[in-house]
Parts: sequence; C-alpha cells; structure tokens
Amino acid sequence: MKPLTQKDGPGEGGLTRRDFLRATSALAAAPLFVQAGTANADEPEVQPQAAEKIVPTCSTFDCGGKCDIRAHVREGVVTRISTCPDNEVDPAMPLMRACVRGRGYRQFVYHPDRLKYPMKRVGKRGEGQFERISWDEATTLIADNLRRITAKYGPASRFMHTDTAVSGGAFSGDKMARRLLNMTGGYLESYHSVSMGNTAAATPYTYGTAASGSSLDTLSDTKLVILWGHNPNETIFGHTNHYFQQMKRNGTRFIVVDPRYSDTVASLADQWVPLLPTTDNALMDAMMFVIISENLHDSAFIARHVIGFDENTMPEGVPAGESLMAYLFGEKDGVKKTPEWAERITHVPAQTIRQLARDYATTRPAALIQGWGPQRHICGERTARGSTLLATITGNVGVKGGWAAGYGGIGNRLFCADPYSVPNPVTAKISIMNWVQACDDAAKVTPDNGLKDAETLSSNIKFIFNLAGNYLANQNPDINQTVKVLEDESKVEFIVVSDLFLTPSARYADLLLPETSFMERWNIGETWGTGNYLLLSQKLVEPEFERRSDYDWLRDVARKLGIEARFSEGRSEKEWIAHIWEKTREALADHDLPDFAGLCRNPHVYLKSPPYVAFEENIRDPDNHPFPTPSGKIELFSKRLWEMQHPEIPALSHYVPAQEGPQDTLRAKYPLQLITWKGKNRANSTQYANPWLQEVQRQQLWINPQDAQARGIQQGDSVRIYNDRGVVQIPAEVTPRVMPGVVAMQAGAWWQPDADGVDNGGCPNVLTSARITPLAKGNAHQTLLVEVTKHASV
Ligand SMILES: Nc1nc2c(c(=O)[nH]1)N[C@H]1C(S)=C(S)[C@@H](COP(=O)(O)OP(=O)(O)OC[C@H]3O[C@@H](n4cnc5c(=O)[nH]c(N)nc54)[C@H](O)[C@@H]3O)O[C@H]1N2
Ligand SMILES: Nc1nc2c(c(=O)[nH]1)N[C@H]1C(S)=C(S)[C@@H](COP(=O)(O)OP(=O)(O)OC[C@H]3O[C@@H](n4cnc5c(=O)[nH]c(N)nc54)[C@H](O)[C@@H]3O)O[C@H]1N2
Ligand SMILES: [Mo]
Repeated sequence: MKPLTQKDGPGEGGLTRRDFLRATSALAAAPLFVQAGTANADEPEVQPQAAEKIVPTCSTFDCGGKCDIRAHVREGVVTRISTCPDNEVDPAMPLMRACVRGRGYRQFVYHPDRLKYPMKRVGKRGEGQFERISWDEATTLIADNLRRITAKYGPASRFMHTDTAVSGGAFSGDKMARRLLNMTGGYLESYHSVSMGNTAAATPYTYGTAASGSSLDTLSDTKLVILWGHNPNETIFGHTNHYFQQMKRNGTRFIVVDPRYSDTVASLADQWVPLLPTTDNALMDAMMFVIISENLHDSAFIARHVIGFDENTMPEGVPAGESLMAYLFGEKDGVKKTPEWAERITHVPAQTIRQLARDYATTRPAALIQGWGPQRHICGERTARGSTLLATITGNVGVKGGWAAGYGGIGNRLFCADPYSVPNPVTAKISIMNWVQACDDAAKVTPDNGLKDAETLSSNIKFIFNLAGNYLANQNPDINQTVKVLEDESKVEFIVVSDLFLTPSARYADLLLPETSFMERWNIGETWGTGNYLLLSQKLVEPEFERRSDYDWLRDVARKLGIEARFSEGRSEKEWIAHIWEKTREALADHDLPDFAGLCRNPHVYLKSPPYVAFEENIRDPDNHPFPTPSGKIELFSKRLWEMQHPEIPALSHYVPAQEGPQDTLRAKYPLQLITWKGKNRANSTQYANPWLQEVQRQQLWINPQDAQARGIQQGDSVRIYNDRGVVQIPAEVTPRVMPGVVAMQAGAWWQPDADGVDNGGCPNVLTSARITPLAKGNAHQTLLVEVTKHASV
C-alpha cells in the first residue's frame, strides 16, 4: 500500500479538481476509477445523455445535522448534489439545506482512494501492508477467530469500538454486529459518550436527570442568548443556527464565551468574551457573586425550588459553610469570588464580567446555552454543572425562553424503533476511556477508574470490531501510547476494521473491509440535539468493486457460525429498514406516519411536536411534580457528591484549577493551552480525504500574534507543537481569532507520522491526554499544555 501522506491525498499532488470532476462524471460511460494524474486532458467532457433522476436522501454521519440532500442520478451514477429547492421549503420546519460537507459528498463517495476489496494484513500490525483476499476468506477468518478467541478467553474478550460515522441512521452494520455478538455469548460493552458524556453525568446532580434541553422554537422571544463554548454555525446541532439566525433578525442579542473567535462569533455575536480554557467556573462564580451582591437573583424562585443556596436551605447533616453564598463570599476560604479574582484566572476583564452578569440576570428570560467543547475537559463535569447554577439562581429553569443547562437533547425527540437489539449476556462494562488499558492489562481496569457491574474483568480485550470509526489511532487521546499496545500482536489478537478509506486506524487492522457508503445503502436518518424529524436515506447507486455493507458480510459470518436464520430473520437490508419503519409507525401511532411505500414516495417525515420546555411541570406545580433529585428540588449543593468527598467534584460546582490548565506548574515547560474545534469541512475525521473539503479549510495552528511574535513565528511558518506525549508539525495561522496563551487546531485531521514519529497531518491526539474525568470516568480531549516553536528547517 502507499504510505499515508498528505501528498497521496487528492488535495495536493494528486487529482486536480478538474481531473476529479472528469473522473467522476466519466463513470457514466465506464464505471472505472481513474487514478491520480491519468485522466486525459484532451478528452471532451461527458455530455448528459440519459434522463436524470433527482432523489432526496440524507447522510447518516454523526455531523450534527440531517440535511435534505438531492442527488442527481443518471445511469446509476450520482452526477451532482443539490439541496431542497426554495419552492419546497416548509416554513414550519428548520431549513435543512445541505452544507459544504453535504455538497461535497460525491468527492467522498467517488474518491479514487476508496477501499475496493477485502484485504488481510501482511506486514507487522500498523505498517499498513495488506493483500487482497476473497470475501469467503474474509468471513471465514472472522468466524474462525470469533470461535477460537471466545473459546479461549470468553465472550467478554470481544469489544465493539466507537463508530460514530454510522450513528445517524436507524440501522447499521455496527448495530447488527452487536446483535451477532450477543447471539453468540455477548461482548464487552463500553459506556460514556465522548461527545457529551461529562455533561450527561454531571447534570443529574442538579436536576435529577440529564434530559434538560428545551426545543429551540421556545426561544423565539428570548432577548439574550449566551452561547458558552457553543459553535453551532459549524457544528449544526440539529439546525440550531436556523433558529438563531431568525432570532438575530428579530433582535435577540447574542454573546459568545469562547477562547476562539469562532465562526459563530463572526456570524452571530454582538459580543465575544474570550477566556482561558478550563477557567469557565471562575467566570461563572464571579457572575454569581455579582448577581447576588447586586440582589439580581430570583429570590422567590430560589425559595420555592432550590436547596444549597444559603445556610437555611442546606440538606441535613452537612456542616456550616458549604452553601453557595458561603462559598461565593469566602466564608470558609477567606476568598471572595469577585470579578477581580476571576479576571486573574480567566483573563476576562473584571468590568466585562460585571456587565455579563448584570446582562444575564436583568434580561428575563435569558438563555445560557453551553456547547460541548467546554465539557470535553478534565473539569468538564464542573463546567457543565456550573451553567445549571447560573440558570437556577436567575430563575431561568422551566420557563419558556430560558434554558436549564448544558445542551441536551430535547425530551420529546423522535427516534425510530429498535426491533434488532438482543440482550447482552456479558454484564461488565468499561468506560470508553478504559479500552486501551483493557487491551494492555485488564487487571488495571477497576471500579475506581471506570469498570461497572463487575469487580474485575475476566480477560483482556482480544478481538475488536471497529466498524465505521477512526478511534483506534486517530480520534482517541494519546495515540502514541495507544499504538504501542495495538502493535503488540500478543495482546489484541484480531482486529476487524471496516471503512471507506485506509485511515490511520485502518492501518491497525488484521482484516480491512471496504464498506459501502450511505449512498449505496438504505437507511432512515434520525436527527440530533434539537432536530425533530425523520428522513429516508435512500440508496442511490449500486456498490462498485467488491464493496459490501457490513450487514451483508455479517450474514455470511452468521452463516459460518450456524445462526444465520436467527440473525437475519431472513431480511435483506432494505427489508430491515421497512421493518424498522413499520415498528416505528406502531410506536408513534399518534403521528399517523405513512407506510414504507408511502415513505419511499415522500421521504421526508416532519413530525411537528409541540414546543417543549424542560422542567416546565416541575416549576409550575412542584408539589405534584418534584424534581427527580433526592430532595425533590433543584440541588445547587448535591449531598450525593458531598458524600463522595472528591476534591475535583465538589458538591457545589465551582472553580478548581485543572491539571494541565493555566495554573498548573507544568506551564513552566509547556506554556500554551491547546484546544480543538469541530470544523465545517468534515465530521470528526470523516471526509478528511475529500479534496473539495480540504480546500475549504487547511489544517493549521491558530496562534495569537503576541505568542507568535515571542517565538519568532510568522504567518505560514511550519511550527512544531509538542509536549511529553508527542510532536505535531503544521503551518501556523497567526491570528487574533485565538486569545493569547491559547493555541487551537481543528479536530479530525489524519495522523501522519514520519520516521521520527513527528505527525505531519495535524492530528491533535498525538498531544492529548488520556486522563479520566473524576465523575463520568470520561474523556478530556481538550485539556492539555504544549509549547510551539518555529521549525528550524523552514
Ligand atoms: N462541522 C462539524 N460539525 C460537527 C462535528 C464535526 O466534526 N464537524 N462533530 C459533531 C460531533 S460528533 C459533536 S460531539 C459535536 C461537538 O460539538 P461541540 O463539542 O460543541 O464542538 P467543539 O467545536 O468541540 O466545541 C465548541 C466550542 O468550544 C470551545 N471551547 C473549547 N474549550 C473551551 C473552554 O474551556 N471553555 C469555553 N467556554 N469554550 C471552549 C471551542 O473553541 C469551540 O468553539 O459537533 C457535531 N457537529
Ligand atoms: N482531539 C480531539 N479528539 C476528538 C474530539 C475532539 O473534539 N478533539 N472529538 C471526539 C468526538 S466528540 C467524537 S464523536 C469522536 C469521533 O470519532 P470516530 O467515531 O472515530 O469518528 P470519525 O473520526 O468520523 O471516524 C469515522 C470513520 O468511519 C468511516 N466511515 C464513514 N462512513 C462510513 C460507512 O458508511 N461505513 C464504514 N464502515 N465506515 C464509514 C470514515 O471514513 C471514518 O474513518 O472523536 C473524538 N475525538
Ligand atoms: Mo461527538
């Protein structure tokens, strides 16, 4: 195989855009892939001949949105992508126009580097050397290894990896692989969403549940929105931006709190408040100090619904000095949490903090909406809970136009039915943060660091299905450590990867399988966050070469294991989709859904649920609807957390300096905080190789002019970003869009190490830490210190 370098990608040195267009449209005439540079420049463009069909569909990626994609199909080839035409826009629905990623799908699906055949590893694991084999050989290898490994180590030695690329669909190979494993003894499950698991774990300590999101149509009259580390202009989050742009036009004021001047700041904000990463709680503490000092809190709301505000509303058995008031006014530690105190920690000017606090508390209702970037930190649980404290003391919980917490899904969201899952006989579960340890030495995975429902693991992980994920060696933190474990072939014995590309993770496969893309499969797209509709993801074209859907080859594996009939219930992929749809119709009987044939005729199902305000009942009628907390009230102070006596999860969420944060002594060696963001040109690492999308945004390091100047770095210089975990080398973007002391790069670039292990791709996870958050046992991809130097040879 070719080495995995940027030059091999189509963006540089490979296909030009013109070659690319020709290569893909030429498919109409000859279904062959033109390799880079082989297209004949004199060849005339292929003219449209056959009738064009415009087929509505959607992708099933984990990209934050489900857009209305219109594929123009001619003679079995997708020749163009457009989107919902203006005359079909339903004014009652969010605009679902395809974004830049959707517009570029053809370059993903018809990419010349796409995997074409099943392949078996020939070199050492990780070298990326493979040879073509038949599907019969491939499925026999899987069945034999499953049998052998299960007999030797037990079903709990089998692991299903993170695989978000197919999570946006009601059906997927990964879901069916779980079914197959469960029908043959089970597998080791993981818990914790690396997306928002820290918020999900922390929020119930305030409200008793994590389901704390309202629908965005309830914000139409909100005068002030504070977006706290939230960048929906790029991350979409179920068409949030659609609502926000409408609100902006109607006069809503937007403030964005983010170390970066994000695209959302650029397009929406009246004010940008940059702060040092991991110091959000200090800003929140000082805001609460101002609000209470100036008597701007909602006393009536607090008296009725809240415990932990002052000494009179504390749970029994807790000594004096632990309430919110006591903390803010320094009764125990002698430190008043003033704006001046917070300015030193956050680098937000005290006067800005004062004004922000006053603006939030005096605009009723106001919505403080946290994205998930701030909680993908080692202090993420505290940051997520901090927002709930601010929302509570200002009476913004349970009221239309307010917002209760960190961004959660809405409570009345629509999902498809699940008629395929079967119970997992293995009860032990690990946090997703434990997987490397479970491959290396399972004895190190304990209830203290993440093991659930067992005291010990019965075996190391010996078999991995990694279907539609790049979490083996790209998206997981601390890659250099991880690959050492994966390279040891005596540890994990068999790794099956299915993908569309030879990704950095795919290089660690023992068996590499070329899956179909969403354009070559049937599915139903489900929305994200606050979206609330279902879309048919129609199959557009037949798979080329020997590509197969994961479900299709899993049937062969099931046959070789003697369980095919039970596994498939005789259904093809499309028949499963029809079955899921029928079960969904039954479950959502109130919605009068069309039957599957009707859905195929009209593939957009807009289910208009009424506006939804989280906790509305609990606030309107608390006697009959107590909060599902131990006290039945909103708990600013959580006695459950108090009993844990863990300094990093205080019972009252407040600022605690983070490891590898701005107050860590490690800053003497590594003075800059590095954060990542999810950019518009890919969904995590999906579509990394798409040449059009590589033109949209280059992988470079944002660095403030002050920090650049101090290091003699100029715009475009190649810089080395390093810490004890690794080295990345990419160009510098010297820009005031990131505050001094912080550097930033986009998440999801492919790891491309050279012979010295220096990554030239710009994969931040060479530098990130695998440290585990204290409460959720979750990820902290965003908390790390680095140094940056100009690269000498440039
Ligand atoms: N275009 C695009 N959209 C996506 C994705 C994608 O890859 N590309 N991925 C999807 C997925 S899987 C997910 S989970 C979501 C993720 O959505 P988010 O987690 O909300 O997205 P991020 O870009 O990681 O973070 C949001 C913002 O937080 C800021 N931030 C980082 N650290 C801090 C901090 O300490 N404090 C504050 N206040 N702000 C901070 C970042 O600068 C960033 O602008 O997005 C989804 N949508
Ligand atoms: N530094 C840093 N790291 C992060 C994050 C961060 O913000 N910063 N974010 C984290 C978050 S929130 C998430 S959700 C994870 C995401 O991490 P992953 O779950 O690994 O998601 P992707 O990186 O999108 O990788 C998906 C892979 O599936 C492939 N694929 C796409 N479509 C198909 C298909 O139809 N079939 C098959 N078989 N394969 C397909 C793609 O080519 C891609 O290689 O990353 C996490 N990692
Ligand atoms: Mo995510």
